[in-house]
Amino acid sequence: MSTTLTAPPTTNTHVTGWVDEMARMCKPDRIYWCDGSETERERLLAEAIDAGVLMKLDERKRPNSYYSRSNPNDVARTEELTFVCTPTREEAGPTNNWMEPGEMYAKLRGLFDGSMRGRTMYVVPYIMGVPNSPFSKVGIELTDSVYVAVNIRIMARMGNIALQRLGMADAFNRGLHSVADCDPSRRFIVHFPQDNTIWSVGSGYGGNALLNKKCLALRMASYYARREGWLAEHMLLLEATSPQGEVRYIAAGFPSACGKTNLAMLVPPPAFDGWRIRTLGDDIAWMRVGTDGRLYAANPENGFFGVAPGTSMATNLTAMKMLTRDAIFTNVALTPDGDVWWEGMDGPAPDRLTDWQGEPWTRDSKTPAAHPNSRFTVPLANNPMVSPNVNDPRGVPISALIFGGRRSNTVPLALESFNWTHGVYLAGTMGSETTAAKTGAVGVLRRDPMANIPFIGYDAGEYLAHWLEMGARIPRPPKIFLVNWFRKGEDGRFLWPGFGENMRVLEWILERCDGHAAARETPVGLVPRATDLELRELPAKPAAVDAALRVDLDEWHDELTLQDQWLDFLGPTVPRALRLQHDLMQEALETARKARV
Ligand code: GTP
Ligand code: SPV
Ligand code: MN
Repeated sequence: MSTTLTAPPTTNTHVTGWVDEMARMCKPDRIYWCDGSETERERLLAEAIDAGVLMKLDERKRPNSYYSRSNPNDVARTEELTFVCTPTREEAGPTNNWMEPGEMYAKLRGLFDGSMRGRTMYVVPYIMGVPNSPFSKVGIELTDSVYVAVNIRIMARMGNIALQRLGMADAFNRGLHSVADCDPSRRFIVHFPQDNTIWSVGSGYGGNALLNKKCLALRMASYYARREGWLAEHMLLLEATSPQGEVRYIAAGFPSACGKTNLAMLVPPPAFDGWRIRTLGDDIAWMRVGTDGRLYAANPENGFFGVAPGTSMATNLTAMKMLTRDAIFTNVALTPDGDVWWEGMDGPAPDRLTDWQGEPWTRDSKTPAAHPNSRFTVPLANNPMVSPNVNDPRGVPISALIFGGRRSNTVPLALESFNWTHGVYLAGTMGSETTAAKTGAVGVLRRDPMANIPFIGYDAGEYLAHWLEMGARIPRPPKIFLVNWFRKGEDGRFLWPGFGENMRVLEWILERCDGHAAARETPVGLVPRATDLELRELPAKPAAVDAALRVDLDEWHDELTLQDQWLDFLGPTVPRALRLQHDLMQEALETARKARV
């Protein structure tokens, strides 16, 4: 029998009965119900330090901040071990791993049986979304990881607030998580949408273990969103205020480690004096049609779980400011004086460091000091540029949807779609080179519809159909754009300086939404000429800008072939409108190629 350390703060028998049942299976020594209080925060942090899971950073250098090192085999999302167990394989579609739910439950029961022996089971209730919003969702995660408990406390509204919101209802996500023996051969991240249940075993890494985030707020939410007529997307949300005081909102989807956190916190360059970008979210957007016929978006999270390497005063000043306190750093490097460091931070690397695996590191070391997917966890409220509308339960009205990937070639700096269907085609067939945010090879081009491929909780062809249907349901739809900050020149270097300079592209996009800025029509979409962009004081050569803006008809010929193969792979559920859209673009492109000679 497990000892219950704190009495259940609820009489909801759906909750207590389920916790009892899971505890009988996992057999923890102790059960602890998280209430979300300040006292508890201290207690959990102390427990984590005692257990060697967290280390306190120097209080003067980095107040109220902690350091964590993971098992070296557990540093990123493991998509090959992630399953969507719908009743039929067809429902999960060709982009998800699938197993028959009964068979998967049986297999996982074997792994969870006794997995929490000698450990505490933390009961972590949370709300995704603003507590007073009708659209927010309650979940409870049972976990044997105190790291998970303290991270969810930052990333979501955690504790009694969630149980109060739930009341006596049964409508909560049932998350069960055990690090168990952290063995990749016994690691599974499994979704059972028909049961509102997620079971995850064998990993303590963010996206695998904080079940509120990618598992609930994207995979499960997308499954429900399709039925209920809304969208759950892997997107940042930002607020742009022009020098004239006009406020507009943008949602942007880039694959993991491809620039969402950075764009959401953009600091405009001096040439854009008077512009202000404020953050609403950096990873997840839930979007619905509002009563005024516009698309409204809200961020269901309450914190940031961001990529550390590359973050500096020069690239992301806002992030550096928000990380000066109250943060948890995972798998970065440690300085001798109890602070953190990572590749790309301002200034030269310190002489000596302890690397992410706990080994001594010097500037001559051949391996990075921080893991490329090392991360920070920090409360949303720490962001000095957070939008005042971040807690509006209705969300904010979106003017533009932007999608982008990491493409060393082909995709121009910016591309506006001709219409909604064309935008869904461009985003739905988009490709991006893989990053360290998931296990496996880095730099491999893969198709990533809406930057959401790892997080679509059902058949991807149906997902594209849902996007088309949403367009038909939005009387005043946002315009859809593609961007690419990552195109490279022949020397292998990025053509576009990126980061704050991306403001130049945002301004063009907003002006296109107003019908002001000009663009050039190409067979694949509307592209800015260099003269259509504000390029004053841009730290780049005109030739590099021209190369970044180029639509190369031969590259696009190959691209359209790859896109066609992708639609073939998705299979018969791909909407016919997208196949026709492909053919239309291809015909236009071939006409242009013939006219060229
Ligand atoms: P997830 O949290 O994994 O979903 O990623 P994200 O999309 O929020 O990515 P993030 O903004 O953290 O960027 C990941 C990496 O891309 C960092 O190393 C950044 O420094 C780099 N990056 C971001 N924006 C730009 C840009 O405009 N240009 C270039 N060259 N690199 C960028
Ligand atoms: C991503 O991989 O897209 C992330 C990090 O945002 S995680 O939450 O771990 O999935
Ligand atoms: Mn992400």
